[in-house]
Amino acid sequence: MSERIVVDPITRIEGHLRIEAQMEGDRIAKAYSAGTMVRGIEIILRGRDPRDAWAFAQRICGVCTLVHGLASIRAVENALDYTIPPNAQLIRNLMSGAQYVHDHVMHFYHLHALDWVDVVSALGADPKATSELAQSISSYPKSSPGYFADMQKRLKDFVESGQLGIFANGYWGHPAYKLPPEANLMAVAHYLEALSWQRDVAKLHTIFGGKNPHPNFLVGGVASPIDLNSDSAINAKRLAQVQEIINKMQVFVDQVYIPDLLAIAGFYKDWGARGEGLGNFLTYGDFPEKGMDDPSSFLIPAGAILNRDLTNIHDVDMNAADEIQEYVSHSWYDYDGGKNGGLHPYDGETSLNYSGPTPPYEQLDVEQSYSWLKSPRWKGHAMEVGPLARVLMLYATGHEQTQELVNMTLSKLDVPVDALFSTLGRTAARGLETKIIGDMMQGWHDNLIANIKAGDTKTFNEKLWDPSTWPKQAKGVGFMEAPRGALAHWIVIEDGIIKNYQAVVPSTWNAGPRDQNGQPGAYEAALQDNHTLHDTQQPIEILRTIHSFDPCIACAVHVTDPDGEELIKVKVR
Ligand code: NFE
Ligand code: MG
Repeated sequence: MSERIVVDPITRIEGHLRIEAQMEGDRIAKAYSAGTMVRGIEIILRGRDPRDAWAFAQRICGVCTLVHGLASIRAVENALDYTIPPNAQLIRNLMSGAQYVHDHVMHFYHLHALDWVDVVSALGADPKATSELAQSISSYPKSSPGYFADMQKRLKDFVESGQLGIFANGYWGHPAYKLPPEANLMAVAHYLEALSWQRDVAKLHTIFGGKNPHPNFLVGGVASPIDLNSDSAINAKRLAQVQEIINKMQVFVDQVYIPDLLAIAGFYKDWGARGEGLGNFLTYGDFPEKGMDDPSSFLIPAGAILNRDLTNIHDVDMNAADEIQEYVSHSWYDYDGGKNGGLHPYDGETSLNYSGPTPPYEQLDVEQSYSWLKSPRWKGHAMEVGPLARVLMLYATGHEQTQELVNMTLSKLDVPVDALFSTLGRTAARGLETKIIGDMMQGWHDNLIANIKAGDTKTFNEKLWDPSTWPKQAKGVGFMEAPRGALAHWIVIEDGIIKNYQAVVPSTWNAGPRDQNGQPGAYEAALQDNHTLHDTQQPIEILRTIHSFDPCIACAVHVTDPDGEELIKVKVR
């Protein structure tokens, strides 16, 4: 009889994700991805002032802590045809860019590295040889034998105290770990290093948005006035701090993250031949030079790639009723019209009046409903979103730095172009885009300073702030590229309040269940792509591919309760 492997929760993610893999011998034949929490933010938003929506929507997630705020204010601005000052655009780019660099470094070291790095093996490393290894791949100054000996001692103290904490329950010693002890020690040292680094670079959000996580946003601009003569506004001192943070980000990305990524990837080239799955990729585009209404000024272009065909980029229309749709055929939701058929988000429904069987269960009922996630589709196609989609889009559209970085990576690893379409390619793409966006931040900061020097300190457009100036009915879409992929919020406004609000989130695109035609979502397809398990009791192979997407199920379902209990009843006015 074929065996069903259950990984629940699949750890080191945000939120609760369950993976079930139907085995044929040691090979994964079919995989199923289930979000096991219930959602509700979209319901909470109905009836509210659209200008307040960002503060609620931002609480969808505690990891990508600003992106839902930004998508939300962009949705309102799109609905009201509200333009924002150039400085606000630059500050938003800087804040979003900082989220990328912060989030991707943390994902690599704290959420993904231990799928490839054996912490216990690091205890047996020679600090002197580790130092030689580190110095052979990077000029990062913290690389002496003494530094690595200290880091190894910190690790030993952890282990000897019996409080392995975050390192408990790993599959240490699993034969799938391929790094020599010295490479393991180098990576573990940088794991610890990244913990304090991230605390410092998160301050960029506090400078422009007052706090982190969940910095403040504002429909019509940004919540950060510029006044060089004020202590409580953006002034010369704050701008100098931003510059220091950008420097600190670039040093870590150039001298630690990218060299580690390439060094580790070199031991895992076989992962360049599995874990792609769909071969369809979607971006909405982001980082405007001018405005969101001028896609030609985006750093990351919008588009769809089907069947790996990089020569044919399809246009994506986020307002077209028949392009982006969400299905609930295999979700624990019903639509008013039943389970068949998709709804565009302007007409989207989020209702907890589902009538079919729900958890608990021993195994997912994969023939029926098995997830609190919906299944988003573009023109009926399941699509992968995220770093790999973006890097492919930049590569295909001729972005020079991306082409150089991709070609450098392929040649350093000595792998064919096809290796991009894989678990390894996805993890590498995340590193490369961190470098691209970290570098762009310098230009945005320079432009902001140049504007201020030229006398432009405006960060907010008050023109449409009064709702009596709004049309009786309006609708709009706010989109962005969040660290995990294409994110959009759709809003319908009537008489100054929110009539409908729908978020379609990167992890919903990637982690969603099968649709009515039985097409799997991106995680499911990726696991069905050439995976064998060495040991079904320790399915590290499943972790590697799923974590390569950087799952966030809090985002994907938009609110949580691990026990399936109702958390709170919210009365909508
Ligand atoms: Ni909760 Fe998120 C990002 C969004 S999820 S992390 O990036 O939106 O897919
Ligand atoms: Mg939604």
